[in-house]
Amino acid sequence: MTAGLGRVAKDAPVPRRFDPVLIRADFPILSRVMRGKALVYLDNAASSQKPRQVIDTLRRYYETMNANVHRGVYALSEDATAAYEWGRAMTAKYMNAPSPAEIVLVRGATEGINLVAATYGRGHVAAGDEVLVSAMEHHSNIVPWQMLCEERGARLRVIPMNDRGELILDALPALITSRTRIVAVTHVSNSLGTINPVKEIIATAHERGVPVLVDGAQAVPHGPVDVQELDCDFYAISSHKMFGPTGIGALYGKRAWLEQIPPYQGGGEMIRSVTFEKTTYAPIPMKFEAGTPNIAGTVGMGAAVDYLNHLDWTAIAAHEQNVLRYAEDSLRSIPGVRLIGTAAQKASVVSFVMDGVHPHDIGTIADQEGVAIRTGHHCTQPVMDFFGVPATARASFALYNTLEDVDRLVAAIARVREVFHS
Ligand code: 7TS
Repeated sequence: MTAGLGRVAKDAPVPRRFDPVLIRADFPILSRVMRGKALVYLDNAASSQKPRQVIDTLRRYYETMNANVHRGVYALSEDATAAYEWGRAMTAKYMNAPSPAEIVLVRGATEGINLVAATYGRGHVAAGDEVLVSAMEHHSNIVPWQMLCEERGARLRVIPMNDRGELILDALPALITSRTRIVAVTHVSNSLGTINPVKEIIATAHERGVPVLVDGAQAVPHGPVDVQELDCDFYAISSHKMFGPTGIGALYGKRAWLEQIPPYQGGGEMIRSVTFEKTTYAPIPMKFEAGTPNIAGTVGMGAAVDYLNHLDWTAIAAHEQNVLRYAEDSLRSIPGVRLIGTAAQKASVVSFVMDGVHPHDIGTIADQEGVAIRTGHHCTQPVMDFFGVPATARASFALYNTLEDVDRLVAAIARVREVFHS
């Protein structure tokens, strides 16, 4: 840890030279042997692995700083509070939020979206109003809005996509009506890999006075984001997908929104004063953080973004695109394999189906070869319906995956063919 818990370095750090072999050495789990073979982990869109820097920080936190935050007058609690607020500040920096006060610590992207639906949504969405999502949302950016719409008698509308899995932006202006109260769209699709032009979507919505929530769960593992440049109103992320611990994430919200919308949950930490007659609330972000928070998780998330802040993202982007294209080309060349999601702009996800083989069987055989991939609907059932498949097999890559990992995947898929087509 170069910045050190409790202090955020002001200047951008000098990046480490990117070398996937050295990066892999940071992730102890990648040296595991599974089913008698070196593990190839290709389920990063579900959850990423953790570098030693994060694991060591969690250990250091528990060994030297553990106490409740924002309460104690004693030094240990001050240390814990400083470490916790360091985690928030590091996360703010990774997203280029104007201030840490605009980062609400939540369980993950799911809770961040639910928070906005429950607070902004209840305050602004009435009968006859509309909420606009896209055709490629994860269930966590559909269901909270659907629940809100059902409660309010509002209508959920959908930005359509084409056969490559790209949003049809020509349809957008007509879909944003005088009744649209919010647009909620994913930055990167978890089942198709599509990178959406969220900046353009945000600009179009703002021209019509409509705020935008971006689900950034699949974007932030592939590099820092700039919420100010995007000009989004809300941006939700999960730490566990970006090399940090599970059970923690962040919701960025523009200060004006966070100050305006009501609290999410009631309890300790989120109040200024309580009487039986009336409670007044703490300033942001504490207003949204009832109860003892996930202190260690926040510190671990800070360590993850500190780790990421030291990497050379230009080199990583080139490497990740190289791995993605190699995987797509290799899988495409296997007879009977069809890729689902062929957008021009893609992040590290390859979804595919195979003639005559259920995706679960692909996953099971790949596992026997030591290759961990995901199979199923990936919590995007409307995407599966659109492409007319019940499920896909999905390989999702992170910065530590290599061309050799792709070769192992392709060999495993060749094995699937042998089993089913011999
Ligand atoms: N949004 C997107 C785009 C996601 O991919 C996911 C999880 C979530 C939200 C929810 O994140 P959580 O951390 O709150 O659970 N995606 C996946 C996946 O692709 N496979 O397992 C979980």
